[in-house]
Amino acid sequence: MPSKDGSNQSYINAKRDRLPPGQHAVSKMVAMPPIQGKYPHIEKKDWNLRAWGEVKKEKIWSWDEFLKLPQKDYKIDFHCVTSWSKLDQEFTGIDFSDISKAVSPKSTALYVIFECYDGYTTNLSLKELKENIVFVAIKMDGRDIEDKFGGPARVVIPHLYAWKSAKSLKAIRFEKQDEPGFWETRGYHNHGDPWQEERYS
Ligand SMILES: Nc1nc2c(c(=O)[nH]1)N[C@H]1C(S)=C(S)[C@@H](COP(=O)(O)O)O[C@H]1N2
Ligand SMILES: [Mo]
Repeated sequence: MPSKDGSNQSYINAKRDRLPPGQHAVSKMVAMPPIQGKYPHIEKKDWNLRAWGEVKKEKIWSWDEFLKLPQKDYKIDFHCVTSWSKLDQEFTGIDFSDISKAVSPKSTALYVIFECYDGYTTNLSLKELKENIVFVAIKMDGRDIEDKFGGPARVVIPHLYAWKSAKSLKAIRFEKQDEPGFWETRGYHNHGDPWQEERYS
């Protein structure tokens, strides 16, 4: 049986297989520094999430309304481009597919831009979001998400580098055209697959 301290080789190998090239496992999530000097703090009563753009019915959820969408527990691996990976990170959240369903994207909606309370943005194709596990987390390790980890609600996209996982989510904008976000316009790869080491462009 694998031992918890990692001394057992099969345990180490099992973990290694889950680590993309150039990544090492850490025991806890690392809060990346805020882009605005401090992490945004949003009270749940002041929070809302807007889904808009190329959709048939735009929506704005209050916190209480958002919690009524189907919630699921997730355990995922999270890979940051700065080389750390957190394996088996637990979240509770709402599937992107359920959010998307609620607004019915038009056939012209090909891209999605996540917009955050600190002004951060990141971009993906709608196809990419549909074909993978993507969710908006409302709990981390069974607790409310701390400001530094992007509370009250953040995106999690396990199969891409962590910069695609927008923290402190404010809006989801559906677009006809792609629109590179904060890091994508500062030299990061537009796609960001850790298994392909799509780090920089
Ligand atoms: N709103 C917002 N989301 C963000 C960022 C940010 O600065 N602001 N940084 C991104 C980057 S570069 C990374 S690596 C991850 C880090 O997530 P963590 O702090 O929970 O590890 O959040 C991403 N989401
Ligand atoms: Mo990052």
